[in-house]
Order: sequence, then structure tokens, then C-alpha cells
Amino acid sequence: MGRSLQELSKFLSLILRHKPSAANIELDEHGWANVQELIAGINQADQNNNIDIEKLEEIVRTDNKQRYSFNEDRTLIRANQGHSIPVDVELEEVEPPEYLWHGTGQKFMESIDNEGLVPKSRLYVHLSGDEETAINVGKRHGKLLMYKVLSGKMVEDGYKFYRSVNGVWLTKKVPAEYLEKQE
Ligand code: HQG
Repeated sequence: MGRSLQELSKFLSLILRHKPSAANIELDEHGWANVQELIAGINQADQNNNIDIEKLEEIVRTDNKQRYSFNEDRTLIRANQGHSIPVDVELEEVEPPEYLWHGTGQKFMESIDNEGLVPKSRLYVHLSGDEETAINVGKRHGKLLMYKVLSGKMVEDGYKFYRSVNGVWLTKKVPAEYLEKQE
């Protein structure tokens, strides 16, 4: 039995965001992988992997968070955001709405209240434009804790915000003074 598309998608996320060496490939400075090399590398990594260009295109097209993009002629592919390795995915600097949202786990409360939001293993802190999305992000970490982020105030104070092509808001850090805990 070959791997399901879901399993292949998880592996793709690992390769394109965190560990290209898992498929024996390299990403360029903008996070792009060569599609042919990627396919060959995934198939060589494990004999149960059986991916081809059609499957790869299906993963990209059907991904529920639009995590990946091809370049125009579909010779290159990259993750839109979420990296832990230092690549420049040419994020667009955009002025955010007055408020953004960050859902997380209750277990992180004390630490976040002390030092604000920091990127942890990723390059940016990830924020959501609406509460519902933030709830789903937060629930991944156990009992939900929600923060309202005073993004408008942050912009006034010179902080920069970026929006990934899939709508996720990114910023380098959110000091605690810009966080309002939701009870
Ligand atoms: C927490 C998923 C202690 C932070 C989602 C978060 C998102 C702190 C965790 C995307 C902290 C990192 C990102 C501090 C932040 N002390 N904990 N000072 N500052 N944290 O998974 O935001 O499926 O790296 O609150 O949908 O949960 O990967 O970040 O709980 O868009 O495409 O440290 O990942 O998308 O966890 O999620 P993560 P996240 P994908």
C-alpha cells in the first residue's frame, strides 16, 4: 500500500518548511524546491512513497490551508509560510486591521503573559484575522487560550506585519503590552 495523500502532504510540509534534507534536496533562498528533484527525492526517501506530478498537484490544489504554491511554469514549489529554516518567501508587508487574534494553549499562559508572543521554532508569530481561525489554531495546543492582539497600536509603534498568500498574518514578535487575554 502506498502512502495516502494526507501522509504525503505531511511529509511535504516537513521537507519544504523544516528539513529539505529528508528528501535529499535543497531549497533556494526564497524557499523554492525543484519539482522534479522533489518528486524523485520523496520517492527515494521511502519505498512506500509513490508520488508523481499529478498527486503533487492534487495536494497543492486541495490543501485545506493552501500551504503550498507552484511558480508560474510549475517547475518549482514552496511552502507559503510556516518555515523554521531561514528562507525569504518574499512576504508582502500589509497594514493589518485594528485587531488580530492568536489562539494558543492555556499551558503557555504564564510564559506568554511574561514575554509576549515569540516565534518559537518558526520564523514568525502566526496571527489570525478572525476568531474562528484562531480557535482552530489554538485547539491544537490543548485547552484553548485566546489573545486579542492590538495590531493597530503595534503599527503606530513601528511594528511590521506581513500576510502570507494564504491569509495568515505574520510578525516577528508581539510584546505582552499589545495582548488582551480573552476570558
Ligand atoms: C506559543 C498551523 C510560551 C504559541 C496553524 C503557539 C498556524 C509561546 C506555540 C501555524 C510563547 C508555537 C502556526 C511564549 C508563543 N511562551 N509559548 N512566550 N510565544 N508561544 O505551531 O501559532 O498546519 O509554531 O502561542 O494553523 O500554533 O502548520 O504556532 O501555541 O497557522 O500550516 O508557541 O501552524 O498551520 O506553536 O501555529 P506553532 P501556532 P499549519
